[in-house]
Amino acid sequence: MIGVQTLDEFIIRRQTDFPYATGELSRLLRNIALASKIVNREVNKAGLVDVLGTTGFTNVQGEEVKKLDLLANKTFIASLELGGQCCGVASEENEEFIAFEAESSRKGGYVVAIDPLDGSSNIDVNVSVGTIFSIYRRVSSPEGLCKAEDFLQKGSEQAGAGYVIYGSSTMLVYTTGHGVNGFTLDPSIGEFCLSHPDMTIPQDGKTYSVNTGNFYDFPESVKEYIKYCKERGQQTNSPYSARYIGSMVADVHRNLIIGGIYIYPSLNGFPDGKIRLVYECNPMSFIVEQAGGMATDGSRRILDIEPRELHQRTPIFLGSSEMVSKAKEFFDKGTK
Ligand code: P6P
Repeated sequence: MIGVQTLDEFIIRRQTDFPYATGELSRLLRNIALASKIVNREVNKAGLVDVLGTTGFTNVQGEEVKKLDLLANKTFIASLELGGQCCGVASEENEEFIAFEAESSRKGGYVVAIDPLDGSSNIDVNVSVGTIFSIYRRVSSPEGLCKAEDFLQKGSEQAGAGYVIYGSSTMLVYTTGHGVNGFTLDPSIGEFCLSHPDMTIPQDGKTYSVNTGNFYDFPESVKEYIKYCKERGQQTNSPYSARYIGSMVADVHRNLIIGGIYIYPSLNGFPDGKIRLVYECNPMSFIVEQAGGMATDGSRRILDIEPRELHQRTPIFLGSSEMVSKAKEFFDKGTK
């Protein structure tokens, strides 16, 4: 296929842009891409084989674990351990992080935090789901196993981040701090091919993504912002649209392409909201900032938050900079 640039070729080409790159991060990214192809195969045939439905277990989040959640979790962990560049994984599905002990991986220079299958409640109804991953250089001594401190670095320290969306087509979107690039899986050749080079999010947008079913549990400032979004059609000739899929990867991917804001705020009884900092908010915020957007917890930059523990949650306002800034105005007004 003339003119097609595969993910492998892209990674290798970009690596030569950084003469001191050891190639470890490149190989780690390729391991993640391989695992996502395996997960994609299972997600795509979910309706046909016995991988739908739940396992009967609940995870550390208290959420019921779907069969595909477990399959995805095992696939990514196995691929990362085999690769050797990653010395440990923190997953939404595991209460504690996993420190690899095999001689071939325990000295790896990176750790990965991952939500192996985000939005999995949508699987049984055939709505897009995704994988979200965050990559850090380890800070612990390579003489020992990886430690919690490797995973509890600020989001601004990420070496890389990305997501895979298993939708009408399967795409892998990632950044290593030098812009954002999107690759679409061509099943006929089994390769991710560059389809969205140098992705940038529109500075402004007309789409807001929030679960308004929680409206009466939102802080007053969020209620006021949502009313502002609803009234746009009355006050201007550019009304906003509400689009909420219930799958963060799908909502953020759409907003990354056409502009928009994704909000999961604090709720009555849930002061930190629902979305996890380490393996959802940080990687998505790194991507959106690299694409020219913004990500806050209402006021603070997400990537500046010092993680305290692996599964901690944070409110998140993520997307087009004009929209996130406007929401921040309401937040700042509400906290005066
Ligand atoms: P709610 C999926 O469980 C998820 O983590 C995100 O992908 C999604 O945006 C959000 O939670 C949906 O949560 O409470 O609106 O159903």
